[in-house]
Amino acid sequence: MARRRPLRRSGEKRHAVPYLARPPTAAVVSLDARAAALDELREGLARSPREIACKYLYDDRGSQLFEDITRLDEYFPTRTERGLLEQRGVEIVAAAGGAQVADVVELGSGAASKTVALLDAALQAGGRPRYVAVDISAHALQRTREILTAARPEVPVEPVLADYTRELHLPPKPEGSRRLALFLGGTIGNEEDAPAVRFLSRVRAHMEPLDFLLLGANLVTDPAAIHLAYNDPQGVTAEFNRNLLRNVNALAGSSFVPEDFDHHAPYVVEKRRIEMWLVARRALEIDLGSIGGKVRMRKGEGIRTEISRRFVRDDVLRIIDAAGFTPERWFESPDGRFGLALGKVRSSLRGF
Ligand code: SAH
Ligand code: AVI
Repeated sequence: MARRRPLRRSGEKRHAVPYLARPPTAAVVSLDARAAALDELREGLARSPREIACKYLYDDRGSQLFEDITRLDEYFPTRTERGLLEQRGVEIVAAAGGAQVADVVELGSGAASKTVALLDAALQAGGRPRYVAVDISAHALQRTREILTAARPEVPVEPVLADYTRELHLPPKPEGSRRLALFLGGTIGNEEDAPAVRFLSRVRAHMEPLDFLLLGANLVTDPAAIHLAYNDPQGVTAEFNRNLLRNVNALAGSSFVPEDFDHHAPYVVEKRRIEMWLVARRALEIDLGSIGGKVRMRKGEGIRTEISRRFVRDDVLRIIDAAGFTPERWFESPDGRFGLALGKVRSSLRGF
């Protein structure tokens, strides 16, 4: 599509978070957040089995490694979702309000390369969308800004550096506009049902009647293909997984040695999910730095670092319904591997 002349509303603030010349390595964004992160890490590492939340995968290097993963032949979700957004973007935006969609808010935006298709659809509908990118990673937000500014200079970008599992502050909606919240990439599958519904309910609290949510979800497909997507022979996903320990070390001054751990990512058929683990190659004693204390691990003991669920359509519709969105439309890739649910804000919440 031809580029349009930059449109900017007068007096508009472009960035919710001022951009620093060199953005911080931002797994955490404040002292309070650091204390909360240390508590969360302590609690997760004391669990059986041990766990470290997947948001710690995304320091600067982790965000870059994720972008590398999305370009691997084996990792099909990104290109499947991109194809779906490109094919059905116009329909999606039309169903969400067409030209009135003036506030596109993406949670966990990453490099946001796929989002251009939706912004284009809003521009084509005659709208003037603003794009609000929320991410825990300053590196990801920087990439969002680079990609979007180069691709669609007419779309103002407002980056919000935030952990969306905690308090969520969004810039107010432009007067009279409709908000379209995006949660793409299948990231909803990185949570169990209850926290997924809690999170989407909090997003819903930032929305009004006539606003919409577009939720992307990985669907159940061939287990071998799913397995390969998380076990690429080049070892990029293994490096992404191990890098989480570098991020924890930087945050807490802990003494994890990433090379002491094997990447283990089986597709657990009965749970319909990939489980990503770091498994100790030998008996280890790890000093936890500011987290406090030490962890002793036996050879073969694991730390779970991520779940990545596969859904069927009704699972996804049930989740958005429970979070206060009435399912309006369902879009599925021709190969049935990826689905997008469009939900409209409902005024009453239903529990899960
Ligand atoms: N939506 C993009 C990126 C998916 S990767 C895509 O579809 O390709 C997940 C993204 O969510 C990363 O950019 C990561 O930094 C961000 N993220 C993960 N946990 C987060 C959290 N708790 N708060 C904010 N952003 C988070
Ligand atoms: C961000 N999230 C949806 C990705 C996934 O597939 O669950 C993260 C990822 N983990 C390993 N590879 C990619």
